This record gives sequence, C-alpha cells and structure tokens, in this order.
Amino acid sequence: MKVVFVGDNHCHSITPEKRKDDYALASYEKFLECLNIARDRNADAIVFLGDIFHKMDSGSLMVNYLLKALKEDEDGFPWPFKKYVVIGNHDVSRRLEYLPKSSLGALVSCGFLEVQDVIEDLDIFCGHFTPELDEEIAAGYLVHKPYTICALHASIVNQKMMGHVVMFDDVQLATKTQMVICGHIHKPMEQVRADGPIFVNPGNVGRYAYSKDDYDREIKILLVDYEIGKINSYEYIKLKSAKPYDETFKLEEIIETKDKKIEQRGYVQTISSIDAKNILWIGDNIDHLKKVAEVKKIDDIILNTAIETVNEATEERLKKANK
Ligand SMILES: [Mn+2]
Repeated sequence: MKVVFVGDNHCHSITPEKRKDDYALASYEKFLECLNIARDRNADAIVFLGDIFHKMDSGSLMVNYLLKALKEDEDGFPWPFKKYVVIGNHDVSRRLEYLPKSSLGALVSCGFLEVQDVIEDLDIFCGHFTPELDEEIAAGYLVHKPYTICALHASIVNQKMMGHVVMFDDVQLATKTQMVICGHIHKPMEQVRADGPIFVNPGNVGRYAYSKDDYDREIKILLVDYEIGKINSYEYIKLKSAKPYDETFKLEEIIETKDKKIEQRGYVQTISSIDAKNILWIGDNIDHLKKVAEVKKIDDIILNTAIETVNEATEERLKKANK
C-alpha cells in the first residue's frame, strides 16, 4: 500500500498582511500539486493531517478553489485514489461538532474528502483534534488503537519544546503500530525509536504567518510504502509550487518592524536606567526623550510612558528633598 500524507495547509481566502503573493491561489496550487503527486506515484490514498483551512470559515474563494482541485484533475479525470482528512483545531475552531458549519464541512459533505476514525483497508487510525487528545495520548490512549499507522493532529515531538507537548519517547503504542504521523506542530520532525516505531511530522505546507525557521525550509509531503504491520519505506517529496520565502513574504517590511522593536527595547532600557537623583532640570530631560523618540521613530505610547516615568521619578525626588 502507498499513502501520501500532507501537513497543515492553512488555506484561506484572505492574503495575510505580511505576504506579497495571492495567498488563496498559492494555497490552491500547493493543494493541487499534492493530489497530482498522489496520482503520479500511484498512491492508494492521500491523508491530510489537519488544518486544511486556516479558519473555520475560510471564505468562499478558498472553498471553491479546493472543490475545483478535489473534484477532478486538470484533464477532467476523477482522482484514482481515496482522499481522507484528519480534522485539525483550525478547521473547526477546536470543536469537532462545528464541522457541519465549517469550510472543511463543505468538502466533506459533498464527498470530496472523507472523515473516518479508522480507515480499515489501509489500517490507519485517524486521531482528529480534540482539546483532550494530547493528554489522552500521554495517558496511553494509542495502546488501544492497534493499527499499522496512526495519523494524528496532535502535539507529539522528538525534542523538548515550549508549550504542552508529548515526547514521542513517552508515547505508548499498540505493538502493531509501526508509524505515527502528525500534523499540528508546524515543524518537520522525524524519530526512529529504539523499540522500532517511527515518528514523522512532514511539516506544515501552508505558511500563513512568518517564521524565521521557515526561511530556508523546503516544503515537503510524505509518501509511505507499507503493508499491514510493516513499513517498507518512506520518502519526502518537495512541493515545486511552494515559492521561496523572498517571493512570498514582505521580508524588508518584516525586518524593518523587527529592527524597530529592537530599537524601542534599547530606548526603554535607556529610560529605565536614568538615575532620577541626578536629574537637575526635568524640562531638558523630557525634551531630550522627545528628540530621541523622533529620530528613532519610537511609538507615542512608549514615549508617553517614558515621560511619565521621568515625571514620577522627579516628583518622588522632590518629595524626599522637601522632607
Ligand atoms: Mn496548524
């Protein structure tokens, strides 16, 4: 059996402010390429690992793009493989019962994508997102899911990270389970455990938000060749339609904002280190703060806080002096 697995697409009708391309069109092109890869590699199925959509209601434009992609290939032939989705938190605003009113629900209700807890003929367990899923996995939930592959929208990781995560080393699995494939955490990861099972997160396909970790990253999906109880091989396939970061993000603007933040931090530090005792004449200091703020383009809110701080410190000193 051969199955293609695709990480978080985050498709959306509206282009994020930091992107300079047409986000919906870019999302569609990558989605279509995933389907083309599944066909060209004679896959039995494609499994989307969750967060196909960025928001529960991601807008008609994006829904229509994906309906077009899923209906048939560019030559008008139906896709010769099954198409499944593991539901992600973004798809349904963290609540599975919202599926019928979500953008994803449209693709499911017309039969272009299937939602299953277990894909019996492919021996895959689908762990849809729930707010409790990570805790349940940590508590041994997967021991009772005896399938060759577990495809999950969950926070499993191969190294310690910020936030609530579950280390793959700590995940108890059924003896039959050979591979755990996750979406959700937007970072490609891979681990082969000493006792055999393999963990892969192929990484997110959609790049809705800017992340410096994505700067040089190639966008890849995963093809797994396996039989019941045995993984024969797996391979990452690069998406050609995923454009490099400098063609998708307004990098100059992002760097400018970052530089400004660093300058502001420096400014705030300078203010905090002002020794109120040595301020002789409050007027000069405030003029100085204003001038620096103007040159460095410091936000008014920070400037005003700075002036307030100096005023308070001066008042404090005057009170002490008058005692
Ligand atoms: Mn996601």
